[in-house]
This record gives sequence, C-alpha cells and structure tokens, in this order.
Amino acid sequence: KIVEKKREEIALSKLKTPLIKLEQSDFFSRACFSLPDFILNPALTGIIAEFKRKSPSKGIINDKLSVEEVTNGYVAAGASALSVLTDESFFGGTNKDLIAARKVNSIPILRKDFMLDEFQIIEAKALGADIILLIASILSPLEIQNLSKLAKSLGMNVLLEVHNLEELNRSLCEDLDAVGVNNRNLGDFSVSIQHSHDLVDHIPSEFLKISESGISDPKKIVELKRAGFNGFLIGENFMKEVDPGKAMKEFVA
Ligand code: IGP
Repeated sequence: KIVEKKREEIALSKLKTPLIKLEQSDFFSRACFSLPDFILNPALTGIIAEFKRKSPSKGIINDKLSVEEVTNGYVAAGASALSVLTDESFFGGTNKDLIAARKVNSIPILRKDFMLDEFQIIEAKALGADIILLIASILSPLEIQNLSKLAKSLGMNVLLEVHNLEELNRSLCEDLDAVGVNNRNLGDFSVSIQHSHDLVDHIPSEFLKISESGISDPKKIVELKRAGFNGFLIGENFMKEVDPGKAMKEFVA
C-alpha cells in the first residue's frame, strides 16, 4: 500500500520538478558529510537522531516544534547524524523539512523515505541529504544495486535497512556503507531489539552496523555496542518530549 502510493507521488514529482531543475539546486554540487567519519568519531554519540512528527503506528508524536530547533538540539546533544522524514502521507514530513535541516546543520543528514526510483536519489542530493535509505523489504536486489550505485556516484552514503536474515542475505551489495537492522516489523509494527542481536554477526565487517527503532533505554545502547553496533537510529523516544534535544542530552549523560 505504501509502495503504490509512493509510486503515484513520484510520478507527480517528476512532472513538477524536472531533473535539470534538481541539478541546479544550490546543494546539488556540495560535498557530502561522511557517515562513517561521524559515526566512528569517539567524541560523538553514534546516535542518528530523527525528526518525526507522526507515524502510522503512533499517530501524532509531536507537531509543535520546528525542524530547526529540534535538529539543533540533537546536534548540541552529540548526534553523529540526523534523520529527517520527507514522506508526507504516512509520517507528516516534507522535502522542505530536509532543506531547512540542511541549512542550519553541519553533520550528515539521512533522507528518511521510501526510496523506489532513481529520481528520488537525485532529489535527495538536491535537498541537501548526505545519506539515503534503501529498505530491503520493498526493493529487489537489482534495484538495491542500481540505486546504491547512483547514490554513491553523487557522493552520498547508503544505509540498507533489513528486518531479518533472509532480507540481509539477498540484499547485500558492494556499494552500501551501512546496514541497519530495523527492530520494528513494518507489517505489524511490533518492536523487538532482539532482531538486532540476532543479525549483528551476519553483517559483514566492512559495513557500519546500525540498530534502528524502539530504543528507549540507554542500557540497550550499552548492550548493542557490546554486540558490535556502531550506530543507533532513535526518533520517537526523543520526539515525544517537549524538548527533544534536552531528552537526548539526558539519555546520553
Ligand atoms: C526511528 P523510533 O522507534 O526510534 O521512532 O524509530 C526509525 O528507526 C524509524 O522511524 C524507521 C522508519 C523506517 C520510518 C525505521 N525505518 C522506514 C519510516 C520508514
């Protein structure tokens, strides 16, 4: 259902914004911030902190705050990278959110969306993204190869998201930089950090290992680090608070 809706939106975006216009964006020729550099920087937290207004599982999480104040708060709390939703229908995000986050921050930004088409990869670069997300459950191995190659050719990093061993084994390819284990089942929204622990040893050592979703306890980070994870994608646990940056500061303290 998400994929069908997305394909319709992509077709409209292509008509509205021709490629030539994307390539003329101020951000199109900028050098990206490197996800590995920031994730592995010991002075930072390894957290990819997400700006998320709402979600299909939780409804509205926080629709009071601007993307600028939230992302600046995350950076002040030691975020290694930012994640900004650009999906409007399901998560209430916009392309403008990503542009706004880019203008006021100097760390890597993940365009969090359902990427299906080369157009969205080029668009991600034009919006100021440094990293794109490829979700294994909605892409064929060939699509993952082609989209990751294109992203790398534009200087961006690629995060592959998997939920189980079968997805991991069929989707790995050389142009990835990081593999994220989504602890949330996108089918029924159930969350278990055990997914990360089950998959960590199956992720080849050349890729950064990221644990995604449902992290709400600093103790879990300690365990995930010990298991071999380099990065942690956290949204709701911070966004549900009045001051997400302050919540993150207390979380990492
Ligand atoms: C963040 P949480 O539970 O901390 O808010 O999760 C992030 O992992 C989640 O938003 C996410 C997501 C996705 C959203 C992971 N993969 C794919 C949309 C699409």
